[in-house]
Amino acid sequence: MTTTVYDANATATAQAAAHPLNPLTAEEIAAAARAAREARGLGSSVRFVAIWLKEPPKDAVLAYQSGDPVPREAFVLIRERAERKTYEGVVSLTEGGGTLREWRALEGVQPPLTFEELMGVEEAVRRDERWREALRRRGVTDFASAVVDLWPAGYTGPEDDPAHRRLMRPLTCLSHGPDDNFYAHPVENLVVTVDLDRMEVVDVQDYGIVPIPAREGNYTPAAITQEDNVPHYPGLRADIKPIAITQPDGPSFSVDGYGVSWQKWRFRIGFTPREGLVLNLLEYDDRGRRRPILYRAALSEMWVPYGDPSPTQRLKNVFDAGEFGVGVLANSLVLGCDCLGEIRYFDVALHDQDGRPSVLKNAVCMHEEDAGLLWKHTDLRGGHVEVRRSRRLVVSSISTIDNYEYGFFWYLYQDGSIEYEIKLTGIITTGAIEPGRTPRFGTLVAPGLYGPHHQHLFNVRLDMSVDGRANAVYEVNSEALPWGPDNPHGNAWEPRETLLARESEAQRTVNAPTMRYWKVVNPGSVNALGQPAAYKLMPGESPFPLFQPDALPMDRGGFARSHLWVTAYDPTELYATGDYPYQHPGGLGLPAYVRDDRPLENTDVVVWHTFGTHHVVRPEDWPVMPVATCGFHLKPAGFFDGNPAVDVPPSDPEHCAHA
Ligand SMILES: [Cu+2]
Repeated sequence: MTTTVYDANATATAQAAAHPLNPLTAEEIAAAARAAREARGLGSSVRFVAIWLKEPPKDAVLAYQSGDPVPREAFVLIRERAERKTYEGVVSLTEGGGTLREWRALEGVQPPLTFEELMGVEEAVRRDERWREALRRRGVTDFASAVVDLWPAGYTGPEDDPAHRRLMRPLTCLSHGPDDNFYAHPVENLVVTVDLDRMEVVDVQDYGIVPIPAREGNYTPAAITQEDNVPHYPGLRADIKPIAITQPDGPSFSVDGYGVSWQKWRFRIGFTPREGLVLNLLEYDDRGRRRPILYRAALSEMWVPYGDPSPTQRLKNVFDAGEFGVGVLANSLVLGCDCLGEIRYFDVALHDQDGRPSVLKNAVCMHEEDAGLLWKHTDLRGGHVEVRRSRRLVVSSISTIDNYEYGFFWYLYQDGSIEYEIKLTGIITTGAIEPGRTPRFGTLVAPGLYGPHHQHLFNVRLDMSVDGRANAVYEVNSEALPWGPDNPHGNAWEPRETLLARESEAQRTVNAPTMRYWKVVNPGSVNALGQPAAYKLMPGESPFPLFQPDALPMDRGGFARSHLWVTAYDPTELYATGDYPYQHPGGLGLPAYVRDDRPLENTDVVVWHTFGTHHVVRPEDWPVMPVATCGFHLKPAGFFDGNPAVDVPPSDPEHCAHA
């Protein structure tokens, strides 16, 4: 194997090639925390929830030339536990090694959870006598074997008002040993409420005893051979021969700091604790002309609501990006396991609740993959064959959010296509049911153990810039014509384009009967055929949330009512659920952003796409879930003069092409 780990150190430090969109370095994070602490006299009851790059204005970024001075600012978010208050501020990092520029108290909101809070909750619950008593009622006296399963409080009513207490509602499982899959042993009907500022349990509700499922649900090579494991197998399969990915001349990309160049693609990698992986300034070199496509693309939210009304399961209703942070929970990736081949890793700097920086090694993985067939034709008469293999560039990051793993993958292709794919794996959350009974709102995966049905609803924010900032979005529905002079044979259909002229018109859902898709157009840029440059957004699996329209969580997840939203660009509008969704009753984010019904034609537009996985649990999802995928494609549609991949050389010139 010729796998290589490149100098992984170089990127999370000040050595990275300067650029206004580089993620904050460890040094910058430390300087931001220090400046805020000193300027505000912050004491020991302060928790640094977030420190990340405050991006410069778009005009400044677009005007930036290599070598220009780079203004750097940090956004700082803290929780003052003693005051029960949340503050946000901005630190200039270029002034005097860190100067606090802005500071304000936020009313009626809660910041996302910190890693330390998650760890603290487990301790607090373990100490609580009411919780212990509930376990004793179930015959459990070894409290160290109980695992606190971390769930945000959500918003269940006025008692959860974010202006008052800061809450979590963890559940409980039992662990049979150090590496046991404790989701096999959920303690049903036990709901704990924790005050995070005081780090104490404020309420324990026991809705009745259900036997704790005892069968093991492990998936290590040793565990799957055990008789009491569900499922169990005689051993690992033994008929797999090695496969080696070799690139003897190295990869076809080049990297400068966080900037990447691969064949005709240019872009910059970004990363935030909330969104995780970000793509910046994506452009395509079209015969010497550098053509922008995306200014910024990132996951803006993900919502996982469960469809089971039982006291424990209905609380599983989580906004993983806004409530936890997808970037904070990113994995350090392992060569040969997560990614295969010639890999380039990128490190990112994160921080703890005291504002101390830490570097997450290998947070982002980049490599090339063979992507099957690119194009082919055999001339049946002469026998002449032309065939090309497709290569794609993969940029990815994987986050562990409690039980689930989410892999976030951007793919760039040689034909100008962009694909975003989310890979879902890890362990389903579970519920316990009386042995012999069949769950109505989930699927049995082991005796007395079921996986409740749920959905994963993602929203990606695509700040489009198709050949520049003046864009417009059209909906395209393919419609069959009625019988008549225009359709004398009954076969005629046409794609009909409708301009989404205002934000009120740009809240749309998928529609299978018309093969609906959306097109981001630059009317001022035309190809050789006189057609306006465009990229089309082709939706994949796009579930509809199945809440009653006036159910409480529907206001919190209002973004999921539409699969497509278009908004006029506003740099402060970044998240489908708004800045602070934690414990919030809802109405923030996209539904609020569109309130002014701004016009969208020939302007700087942002496209927001909701998609996801409708997860009716299968027994095959247990004990560890095979990867499920969802995502979407962005494909050029009139952006080029023809197939932009006709110039890809044959992989074997002798057999795959004629000179
Ligand atoms: Cu799922």
